[in-house]
Amino acid sequence: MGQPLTRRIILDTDLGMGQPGSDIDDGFALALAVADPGIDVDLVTTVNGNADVDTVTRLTLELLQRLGRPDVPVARGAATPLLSRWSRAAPDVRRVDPPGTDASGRSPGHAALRIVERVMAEPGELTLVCIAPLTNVALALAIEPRVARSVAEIVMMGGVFLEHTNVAAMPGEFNFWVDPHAAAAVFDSGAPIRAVGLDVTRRVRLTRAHAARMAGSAGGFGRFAAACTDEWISHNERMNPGDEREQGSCALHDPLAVASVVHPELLTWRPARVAVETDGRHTRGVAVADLLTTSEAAEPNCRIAVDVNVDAFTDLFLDRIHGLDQKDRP
Ligand SMILES: [Ca+2]
Repeated sequence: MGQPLTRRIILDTDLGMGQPGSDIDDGFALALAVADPGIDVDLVTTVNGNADVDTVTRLTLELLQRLGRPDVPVARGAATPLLSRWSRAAPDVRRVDPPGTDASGRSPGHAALRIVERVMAEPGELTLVCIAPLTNVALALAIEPRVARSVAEIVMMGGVFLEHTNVAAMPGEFNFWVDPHAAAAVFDSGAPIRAVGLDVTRRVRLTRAHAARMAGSAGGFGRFAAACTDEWISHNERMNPGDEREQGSCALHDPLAVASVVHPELLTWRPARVAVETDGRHTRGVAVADLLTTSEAAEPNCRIAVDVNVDAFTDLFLDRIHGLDQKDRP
């Protein structure tokens, strides 16, 4: 089945790029979505995750400005997970902001409602690209369950399927761990889903050498991105002294999910039936992926990535990011 030439997407993000010590991969994911000629970003929705939702919204607006795309609408989303109290804004979690506003006042409507409106207005046309805790998407599905059948596809970064986090404090991958109930609801929705898990995304790495190359580019985004990358690698080295993978490079989790929207051939996919543990004493957010190998197997509810062509992705990513600055040149 051929893919359309351009995929129109709603990007749901917990972007932290630009805030010291915050994860950079949502920022690179947004940059890649803007840079890839096969992707058209219709709407960006924000959610609590890497930072509190107001910070995420502000940084998203700033980054779109930096990328030369201030025209892309941004809708502020959920400030907390569905049921748990975990939030980056824990002390102020009960503070209520008027819905649909942010620091700049440019945010049109609440994220979940905007997702419902946009998807239902053009059934089969929009792809939801989810690179954050799935709270907004679960809320949209609760408000209008037909979103599950009207969305072209949900492509997500989330879960860890063939391995384990091996971290007792966060047994599920971050996005599932923050809002396991939302993740479970999305997998139960019947929507067509492709999931790129941590076991695959942590294989694609951005090194200090890559950052140095970006810093040498002519435009402003490369230098900004290189500085953020250096800072994030140093942060990870300090925070994960026992993890060899985190020394000298950082993973491009979210950009890989964005790339897979229009370049599915970069990954190997396998049908699976995924369930997410919501209440486990030791297993909050853990994804159980049944690979459907037994005669009693249930129907698949998604496809999961099981392998990635690391070199092909890295080349594509660096080429697209470099292209952003070329576009900026007079
Ligand atoms: Ca993210």
